[in-house]
Amino acid sequence: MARLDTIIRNGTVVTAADTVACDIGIKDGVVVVLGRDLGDADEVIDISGLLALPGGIDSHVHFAQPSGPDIVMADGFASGTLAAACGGNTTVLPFCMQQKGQSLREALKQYHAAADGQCHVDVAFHMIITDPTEQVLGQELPALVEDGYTSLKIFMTYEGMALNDREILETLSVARETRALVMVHAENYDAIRFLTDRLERAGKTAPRYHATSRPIPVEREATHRAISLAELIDVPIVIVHVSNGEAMEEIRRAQIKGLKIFGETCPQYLVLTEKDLDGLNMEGARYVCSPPPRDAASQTACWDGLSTGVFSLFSSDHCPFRYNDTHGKLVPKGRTSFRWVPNGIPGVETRLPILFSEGVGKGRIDLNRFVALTATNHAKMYGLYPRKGTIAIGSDADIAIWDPRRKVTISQSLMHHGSDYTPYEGLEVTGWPVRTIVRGTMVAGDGIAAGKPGHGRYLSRTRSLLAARP
Ligand code: DUC
Ligand code: ZN
Ligand code: ZN
Repeated sequence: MARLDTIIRNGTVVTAADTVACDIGIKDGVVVVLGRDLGDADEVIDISGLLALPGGIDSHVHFAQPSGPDIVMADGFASGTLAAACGGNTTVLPFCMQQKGQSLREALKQYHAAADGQCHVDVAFHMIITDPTEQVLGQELPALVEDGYTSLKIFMTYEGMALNDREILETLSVARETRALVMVHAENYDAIRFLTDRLERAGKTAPRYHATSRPIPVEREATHRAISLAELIDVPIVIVHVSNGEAMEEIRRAQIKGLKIFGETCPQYLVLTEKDLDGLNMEGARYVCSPPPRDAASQTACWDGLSTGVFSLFSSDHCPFRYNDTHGKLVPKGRTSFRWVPNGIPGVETRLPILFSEGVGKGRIDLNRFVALTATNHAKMYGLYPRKGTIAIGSDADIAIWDPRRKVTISQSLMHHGSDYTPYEGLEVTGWPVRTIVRGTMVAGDGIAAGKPGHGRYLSRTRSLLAARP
């Protein structure tokens, strides 16, 4: 065997299936051998007492996405992927959003130009379809799926983005024909508009009313409808950012029926609640995201969804804005109503430590499920497996080294994202990613950038393995 580039020695290797004490041999960015006594290498990394996990794959992040007049997203691809790397991730899947009237190719050109040469970790794009014309659905989308853009998101809410039921059905039909995977933002647009108008008329405009304007039935109804429409077309879908037990039960029921309906939840639904939106003045704007964080019972239900397998994905939904910024959470119009506060919170750097500490550390999930929920299932769901998402011979050497005993208090001072706050300030966690390796190269170590932007590559993807039909 040719001399190895790197050996990672004396650690415990954890995958979605196994926990094994063995060494990892890396050549040309790929894992080439797993075992003991691997000989010598150009670089030997001793990780006694530490864990080697597949690098996290965060399949739901937003970078450099236009977010409305005068609003600027706080992360581009350089800071967003650096934050991802420091948080133990080796691949991220941001969205490429079609503007109304824009061709999908044109949108992709812009996002590729923004990402090119900037990324610290590997990157692939989901499309967001906001304008499902005949040309887009009939010509553009099928060609893009063939080119490796094999997933797309649709919205059931938001001005200028929500698709009506007919448009959803047309989009799902094309997904069925092309074997693309559709991610659905499930909230009822008309119900939110009705409740928002009513709250504003009553003078209830503070950030806390964001949660009041989109209560659980708004999400549950849309989840049920999305599942029903997918059942009509006979096509798999992913319900993203599920926040509560009622929506989760809709997914569970569909799964028991044998439908290929997948679910994703996020850190904000495990450790935040609606009460966090209560801050004085505009403080609550820091936590405005959709769906909103709920209550303790919803948190328990989301844990149940993670531990029983109703949810196969745990993502951050990193959608960062600065707080103390008139182009962010404190946009002047936002003071007149929660309606105008940009939706989204940062989380790409904290997703993994929160699930590790609150989930594995507190005995709610085991380490193998942690790996499945944060890496392996994302790779299988979105067409990156087995190149990504596991530690196996032939897979890319995308590895996060974890110190399972390290205690950290999450704080903005530790973060690398472009936002000026973390919604998880003060949360104490045990377990931290201390080194992140992408294709054999260290990109972050002890919270410091170790690589250069540009090491991260664009990934073309195959169809989903999990959503494949027989
Ligand atoms: N949906 C997302 O997926 N992210 C942020 C905002 C939203 O509505
Ligand atoms: Zn969404
Ligand atoms: Zn999102």
